[in-house]
Amino acid sequence: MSKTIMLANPRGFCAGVDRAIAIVERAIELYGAPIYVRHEVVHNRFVVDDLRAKGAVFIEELKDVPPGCTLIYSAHGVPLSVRAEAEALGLSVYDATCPLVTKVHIEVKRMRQAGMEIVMIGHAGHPEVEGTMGQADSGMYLVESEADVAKLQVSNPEQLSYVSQTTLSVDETRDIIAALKARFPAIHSPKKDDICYATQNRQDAVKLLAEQCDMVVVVGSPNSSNSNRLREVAALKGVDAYMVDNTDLLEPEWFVGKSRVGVTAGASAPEVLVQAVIDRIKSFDISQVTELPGVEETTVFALPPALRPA
Ligand code: 10D
Ligand code: SF4
Repeated sequence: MSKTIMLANPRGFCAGVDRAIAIVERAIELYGAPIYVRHEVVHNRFVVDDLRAKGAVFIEELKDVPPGCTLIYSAHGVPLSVRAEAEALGLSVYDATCPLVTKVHIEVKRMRQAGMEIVMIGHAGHPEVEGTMGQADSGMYLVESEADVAKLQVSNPEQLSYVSQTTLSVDETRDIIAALKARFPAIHSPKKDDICYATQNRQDAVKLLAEQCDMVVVVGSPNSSNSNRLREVAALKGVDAYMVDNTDLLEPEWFVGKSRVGVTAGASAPEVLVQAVIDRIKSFDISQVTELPGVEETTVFALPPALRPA
């Protein structure tokens, strides 16, 4: 039987990642190295190594940015406290927070001003969650699961709303929202959850892919939330699912007896890495490559005005 690699569509870079990387590259071009970046600008080792080689310096604490230097916030966003600290230090800042994350920040501020408490659905310790929770100094609760909803105690169930991390599992989030509505019937429901178009599209595409394959490889780094979700979604379809962020991690025995190998990539994984993964899989005696049809993505986010090419 002929063996085939099947590619999910869409996969890889989203508009927020494209913009964040372009912000770092343009800042280096305009101001020269080093340019400081708070946290990995996106969660992909290849991208981070490439930007580091071009002159980006990745730091976690603002105390590690020398006075007068330029600082960029990662695509995942920052709490208000970090903005205040950067201002106090007099740093010149560019914000690579994805506009779809910023939209959630604005929503949090609006709801708090309206006197509502907010449940955030997300993963503890993730920088996007720290950034979104950090838009308010009180009145926010984090839940990661339906079990957390069952334990949740709020001050006033009549004045409650929710937001979510943008890269969650669409299906798990639907269940958590249902649990919130069952436990707090008066909870204010936003029109739509905050899972972004790219997360939704890549999860839809990997479901379609997994249904037609007997294994799936997700290109993504271990700290990438949306990439991990793609691997989980594929595994829930009952196929072997692996996540790799370099070709050395591909184990030949994974491919033994597999005739349809699915490949997709998280929103922070570059296509050049996907192509390297495909080339390595081909060396395991799988030569044919086909791409599944999928929705066309047209979202583009503009760069901050000062960084736009003349
Ligand atoms: O971990 P993650 O999925 O949130 O981030 P990653 O950098 O892998 O992908 C881009 C997604 C962002 C910035 C969150 F919206
Ligand atoms: Fe923005 Fe979605 Fe990409 Fe995150 S995954 S950077 S929210 S478009």
